[in-house]
Amino acid sequence: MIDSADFLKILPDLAKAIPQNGVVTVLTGAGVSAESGIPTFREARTGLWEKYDPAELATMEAFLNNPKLVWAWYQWRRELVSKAIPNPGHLALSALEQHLNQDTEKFVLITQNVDSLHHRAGSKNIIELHGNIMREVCLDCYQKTNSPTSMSPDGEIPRCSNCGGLIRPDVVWFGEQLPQKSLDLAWQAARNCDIFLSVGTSAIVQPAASLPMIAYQNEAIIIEVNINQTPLSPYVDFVLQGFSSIVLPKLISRVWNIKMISFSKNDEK
Ligand code: BJW
Ligand code: ZN
Repeated sequence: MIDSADFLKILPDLAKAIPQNGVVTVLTGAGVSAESGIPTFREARTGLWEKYDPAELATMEAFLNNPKLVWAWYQWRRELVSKAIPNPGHLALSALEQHLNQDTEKFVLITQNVDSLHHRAGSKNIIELHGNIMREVCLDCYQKTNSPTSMSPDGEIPRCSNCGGLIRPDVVWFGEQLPQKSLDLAWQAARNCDIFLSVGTSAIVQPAASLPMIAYQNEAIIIEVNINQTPLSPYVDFVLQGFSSIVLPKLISRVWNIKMISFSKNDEK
């Protein structure tokens, strides 16, 4: 892995290539929240969950086969989410939005994450592609609620107050359509940007993984921030390999000349 000192070497070239007042679209994935203590989907698994492939729990089939298991997974993740705080990567993106969206809208943040950490970091112009872990929806009447319930102590699945149907988290599972409005806005943002930033995503889950390619076809400058190579890496103009909590504050302060509070000792390097 190229460490933070190495990505710093390409920042001057990157800064020259980027139009300061260009329109920016960002796509984030689980990696941006990893340093807030929220596990990603496709990396080393921990604790109770080392036995399960998270991708196999995120399906309607899994829910119908074993709703208690799926609910227990979501309750565990909700607990992590409620304890987590936004990290310097989230905060840097929020600072960039504040800088770019003063008069006109020049910044859009598309996230695959369901954890609200971008909201809590102060970002406003957010498109949530895969829903939100704290919302719930009834399997039968589709009534949505914002107040998270949980299983009873003896493992009863929460039921809908309207029709008695099974309640599930209001997130998008494999094989399900993404919310159409979010999808349209995300497509529009990918088509219309000058700079596209892909951060902390494995870039394999569709349709989100197509967004950088849309931007690429429209000749945007593509930047990837990730600790690993991804299938997107060969197509991007700049690969910044490193932790998003370190790379994003450096990138954003250098390119857009935004004063960032010093978040960690690493920032002083
Ligand atoms: C760091 C870091 C640090 C770590 N700093 N970096 C074959 C071809 C094409 C498509 C398909 C196909 N077979 C099936 C499909 C469709 C399927 C799909 O794409 N499958 C792929 C696995 C191939 N897609 C769907 O089903 C979607 N719907 C759909 O296509 O509908 C169309 C349709 C429907 C019905 C009929 C007909 C058509 C829906 C996808 C929903 C995904 N849902 C989940 C769960 C959400 C709820 C929840 O959170 O519980 O979304 S799965 C999971 O994956 C979650 C994530 O949002 C999503 C993406 O993951 P992400 O964010 O990229 O995380 P990771 O873990 O994969 O990667 C983390 C990255 O961070 C890594 O690269 C690390 O290196 C990096 N990293 N720490 C920087 N500190
Ligand atoms: Zn209902």
